[in-house]
Amino acid sequence: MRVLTIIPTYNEIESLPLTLGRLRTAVPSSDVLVVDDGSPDGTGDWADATAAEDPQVHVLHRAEKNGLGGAYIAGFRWALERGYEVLVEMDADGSHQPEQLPRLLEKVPEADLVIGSRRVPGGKMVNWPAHRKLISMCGSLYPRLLLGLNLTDITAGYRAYRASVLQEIDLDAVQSKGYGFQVDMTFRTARLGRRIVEVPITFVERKLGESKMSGGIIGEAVVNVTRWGLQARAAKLRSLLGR
Ligand SMILES: Nc1nc2c(ncn2[C@@H]2O[C@H](COP(=O)(O)OP(=O)(O)OP(=O)(O)O)[C@@H](O)[C@H]2O)c(=O)[nH]1
Ligand SMILES: [Mg+2]
Repeated sequence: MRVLTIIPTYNEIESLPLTLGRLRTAVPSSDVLVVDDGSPDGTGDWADATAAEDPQVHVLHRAEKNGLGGAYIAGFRWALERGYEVLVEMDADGSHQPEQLPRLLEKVPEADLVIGSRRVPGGKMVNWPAHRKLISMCGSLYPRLLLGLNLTDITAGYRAYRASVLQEIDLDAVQSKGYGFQVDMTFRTARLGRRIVEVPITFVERKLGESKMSGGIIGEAVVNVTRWGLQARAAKLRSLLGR
């Protein structure tokens, strides 16, 4: 299996060196693509210097900060053009532990999308304040109910996709930028009838650098999930009435 781990970054100069080092040790067979959105703190330059020394590390530069979703889409296209078979999503901030990546990769033979879940038995959240846990719980429950997805951690960002799923999805149509992106992609994968499996992970809250979570990102997710849920129900109703 040719595996590429995609790490989107914006101002992660403190975290990326640690995360990338751990990843190269934990899963040396995986190539890495850092997708940096012109970080003013020099993350992109550090990644370039690292890539110059390590042929398995690559860097994609985007001119300006344009959201996690767009960064992943750019990374997916880069990977599909180069024939990678498995595409992994991993945050730079240490929340997704590289040492647990083998757990995700082990499930790829039996799944099209493997989600590292905080909420299946054995999954954990470390150092998360209560208000973040609450936001995250609602963030998972709401799309689960509205979109009818039988999954515990729909917003989770530690994932492994089979390339064939991403080839089948119209990546141009995916507009969501923040958390909504993960929900959007999960919903699209499920509608294709692809197999989605969750494996337990220990999610560790970032210790270094700054969070990019914002009210705007949550708002976008809530509005979009509501729209998708209503559209799906309307389509179902139309097909029932049409019969
Ligand atoms: N390229 C790119 N990367 C981004 C952007 N926004 C966030 N990221 C990266 O996406 C990953 C997740 O972002 P975080 O800031 O950790 O967001 P989060 O995990 O939802 O929030 P915290 O739990 O507070 O850390 C990190 O590696 C960020 O550097 C963006 O606009 N462009
Ligand atoms: Mg984070």
